Amino acid sequence: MKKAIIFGITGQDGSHLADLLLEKGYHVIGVIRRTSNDSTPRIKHVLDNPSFELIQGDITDAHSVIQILKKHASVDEIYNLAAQSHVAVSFKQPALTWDITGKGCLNILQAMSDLDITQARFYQASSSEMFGSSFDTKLPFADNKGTQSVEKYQDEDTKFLPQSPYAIAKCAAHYMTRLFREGYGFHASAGILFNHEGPRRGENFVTRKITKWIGDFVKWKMLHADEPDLSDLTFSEDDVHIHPKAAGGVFEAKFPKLRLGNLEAFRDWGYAGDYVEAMWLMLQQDVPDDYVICTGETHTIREFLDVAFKCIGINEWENFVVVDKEFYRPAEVDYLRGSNAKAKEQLGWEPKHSFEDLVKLMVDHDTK
Ligand code: NDP
Ligand code: GDR
Repeated sequence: MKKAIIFGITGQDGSHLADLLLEKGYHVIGVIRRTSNDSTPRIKHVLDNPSFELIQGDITDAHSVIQILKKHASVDEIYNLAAQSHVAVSFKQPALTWDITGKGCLNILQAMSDLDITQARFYQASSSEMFGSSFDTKLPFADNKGTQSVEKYQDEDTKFLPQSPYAIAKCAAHYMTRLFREGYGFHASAGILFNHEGPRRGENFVTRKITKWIGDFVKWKMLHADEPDLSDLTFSEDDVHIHPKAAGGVFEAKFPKLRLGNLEAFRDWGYAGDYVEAMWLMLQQDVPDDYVICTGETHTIREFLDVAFKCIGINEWENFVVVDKEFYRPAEVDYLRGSNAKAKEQLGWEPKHSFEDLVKLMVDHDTK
């Protein structure tokens, strides 16, 4: 039975990867840090699986990483998914982000080296944020409206121009992974993953923030209104109101509007369940390497809002959303659209969910 260690087991990707590896017959060891609240909701369904175990540790504590690897020295695959992964938070807590997202990766690689765990294959969760403001261009192409434009994209050869403490820490970890591969002969690969989402996504990332708000709004509306349609709604600056008459004339129900930052950024959004398969495939290759994992499509936050609100029958969402400078970042990544040609050709990987499928999946989950 193959053995895998997952750092970051309680996160979105950790939970999907655990599902995948257990399905494939692995023994999975998840590293969990001490928290005052339960951090296991995403992995509740695997906690009783006899092939799954949790071990306590913190990636910033080199001693604890060494103890974990010593105990499981015969491990076959190590996945480093642990991170302070929120870009906006990284501007407010840059040193913490550096310690977890940057140095944490070194703690694992150095422990593998010191303990001579050279048989294990290593995966580093690199990020499209490393590209920052950088992109390459191809010759003009015609979009679906027939407009000729230059095609902008990022692939494995695009240079990195990181725009946040998070992205800078990820670049350091990325280069460290490469150094251990090229310098010390480790089977160490980095997946440069573009944004991937789903019902298990943290609630303060923009996609889930939107679908969670929609879910809460739908539930509030059903609780307070006699009318099934939206004709009984009125709007003030910060709230959506149900007209007192429609709410039985007794009280005025109100619900805070959805507050967002920059709606103009482009992101290449895929489904997290598809992306963890690419991580696993990278470690099954004879030769370690770095791969861009993405859909190849890009959409703005506005377009995400269009599709998400349409799922609940709202075509004009502007009245429901407030643009709040509080959610703007000191530096923004304006445009991300990956090319997955290498992953397709060498890993045989491609995404199974379209953008519209993804949005619907998330809205359906949150409105249930
Ligand atoms: P999440 O934020 O959902 O999960 C991060 C995980 O890291 C959590 O399990 C968290 O534990 C753990 N963690 C944080 N700090 C420590 C620490 N000091 N020691 C040990 N574990 C720690 O991220 P995702 O699942 O979305 O992403 C997984 C990885 O992929 C991350 O490295 C992220 O930066 C990267 N990535 C993600 C992309 C995406 O679109 N999702 C795209 C590209 C890269 P806890 O529950 O206790 O907080
Ligand atoms: P990102 O994801 O920064 O790309 O990093 P996020 O969903 O946080 O932001 C995407 C875009 O939406 C804009 N935005 C908002 N973002 C948040 N979080 N909250 C808001 O209210 C809001 N309004 C607008 C942002 O400015 C940005 O342009 C994610 C993380 O998972 C990283 O760990 C990962 O490496 C990258 O994706 C690839």
